[in-house]
Amino acid sequence: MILYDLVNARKTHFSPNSWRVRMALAHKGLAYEVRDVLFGDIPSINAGGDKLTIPTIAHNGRLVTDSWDIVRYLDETFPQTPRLIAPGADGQVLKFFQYWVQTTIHGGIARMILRDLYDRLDPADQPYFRASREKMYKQTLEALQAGREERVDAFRKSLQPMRLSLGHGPFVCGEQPGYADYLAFGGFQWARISSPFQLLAEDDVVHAWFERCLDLFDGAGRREAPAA
Ligand SMILES: N[C@@H](CCC(=O)N[C@@H](CS)C(=O)NCC(=O)O)C(=O)O
Repeated sequence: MILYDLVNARKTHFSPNSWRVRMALAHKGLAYEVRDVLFGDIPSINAGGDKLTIPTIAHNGRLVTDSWDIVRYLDETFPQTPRLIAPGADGQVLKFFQYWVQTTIHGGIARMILRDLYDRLDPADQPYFRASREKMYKQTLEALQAGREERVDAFRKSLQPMRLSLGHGPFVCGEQPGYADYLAFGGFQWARISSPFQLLAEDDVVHAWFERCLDLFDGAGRREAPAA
């Protein structure tokens, strides 16, 4: 199994959507190799075909892209490993949580870190990243990140559903971590690797949860160096 993953100039892996899949692979105890790519290399993963996104895995001669589809593929292909996405309504509720992560966590974090992330990219990726993200957010990276010290409290408040959930156990999924934890973890790991900005207060239960997630699987997340 090969995981195609994005790297920055220091060769650290920062993609939030890849971190979900890395944690899912570790949860299942599946071995894989990582192929480092820059944004500019992505079209070559599926040369001549549709442009894929990161994460993409290659397995048994097949490319699987999109984190949700990858985890479903892993559940189906390795039924002897712990399932992460339940079939039916439970899986749909997890998908709803993924949408919440995408809008509230990723959306909020992007407005705190994208200029810092840009500074740490390989110079070959910087023009593409700036142009594509400024088009997406309809403002410069500098304007997007400006005033974050005044905005971070509102972001922290927006995490209240996680705080309520963590009142029931050490993980969003309860006593043991599950895919909801990995979905949320990906966003905070993206920030940790891409920016020195302190997103979470030290006394926040979400901060304690993130530290617990960094320790999972022999510290797989913690081994990736944080932004300097
Ligand atoms: N829904 C996709 C989103 C994947 C995605 O947007 N990945 C980003 C990197 S985190 C990407 O490949 N971007 C390519 C680009 O901007 O050209 C998933 O969850 O896998």
